[in-house]
Amino acid sequence: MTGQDLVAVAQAMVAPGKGILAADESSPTIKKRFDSIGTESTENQRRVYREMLFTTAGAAEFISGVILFDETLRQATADGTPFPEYLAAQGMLPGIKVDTGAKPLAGFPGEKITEGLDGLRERLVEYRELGAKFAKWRAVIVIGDGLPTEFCIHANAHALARYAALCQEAGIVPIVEPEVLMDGGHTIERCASVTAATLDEVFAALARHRVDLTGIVLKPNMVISGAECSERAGVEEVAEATVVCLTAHVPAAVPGIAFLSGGQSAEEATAHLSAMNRLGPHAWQLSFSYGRALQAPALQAWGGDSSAYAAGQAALIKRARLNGLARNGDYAPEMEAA
Ligand code: 5MM
Repeated sequence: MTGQDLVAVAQAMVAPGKGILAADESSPTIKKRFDSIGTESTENQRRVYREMLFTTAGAAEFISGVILFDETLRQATADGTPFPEYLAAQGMLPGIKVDTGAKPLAGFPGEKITEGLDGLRERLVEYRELGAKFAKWRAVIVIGDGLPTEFCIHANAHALARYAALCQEAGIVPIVEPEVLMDGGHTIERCASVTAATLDEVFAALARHRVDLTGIVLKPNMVISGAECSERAGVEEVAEATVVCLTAHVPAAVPGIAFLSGGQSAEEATAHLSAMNRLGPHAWQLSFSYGRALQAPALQAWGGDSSAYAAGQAALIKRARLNGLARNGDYAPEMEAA
């Protein structure tokens, strides 16, 4: 892939009216999700669930790409079509999670460092052959008493930049995901300052590692109150604070910002995205790369029951369509009832 191809893929990932479906739950995470609906997490049941999501009629109108886990990239639909091939034929770009998880950062109690750089160059070559057009790496920053430390932000930014450089070398667009967690009782102002410091460090590292910003997609948290904060900011405040923070700390060369939902409810995540797009136009596309906020209603509706397959797909397309509307600022909460 040339530099131009990387740019074209990055732009397609954040195409107007569309966003990314994050379906890259690792085995422990998908087990947790399946436990919540009383379903056993077998390899086939995971395949069935992912097939339900990916074969939802009309999904490609709102979903530009899907992030897969290693196992899923190698699985196929019931009729034997490999998932990456199936998605590409529908017009959805296949992507792959390449980090191996956030692990405790030695010497820094309560903080994490994302692993997965060893052997990454070779894995990327294989993932490309399997059809992956983009990749994802998630760094986790915790807000707490005296946290995050500067060192933790620095170490995670460095790893993100090394990953992004290797992806571009392999002709794969990196999704750069520094997630400031919503866990805790912190205020929206605290989230804003930690997010700003994190983004500054990430973009400094990307520059040092000669990453071409026109060929990445940024996947950040929104600037939002902690989940346990006593006075949580409302939709408009979150939208404004997030846009102000990103405008000051994300270079305009980045083609798109695709938010994670991070534990927000499906409705909140859509409302926030819509409110941000109403504040536009912005220098970059403002899109979504939701995991839980796209999947949770579909997972519940399906419940692991083959007779509820259509209900699961209906729940997914509803969220995809509403987030598609939010891409233009056209979502309204009343649409939830329709
Ligand atoms: C789909 O969830 C991903 C889970 O990864 P792990 O199993 O390795 O923890 C996650 O990385 C996801 O892609 C993003 O965080 C966005 O998901 P949310 O649910 O926050 O939108």
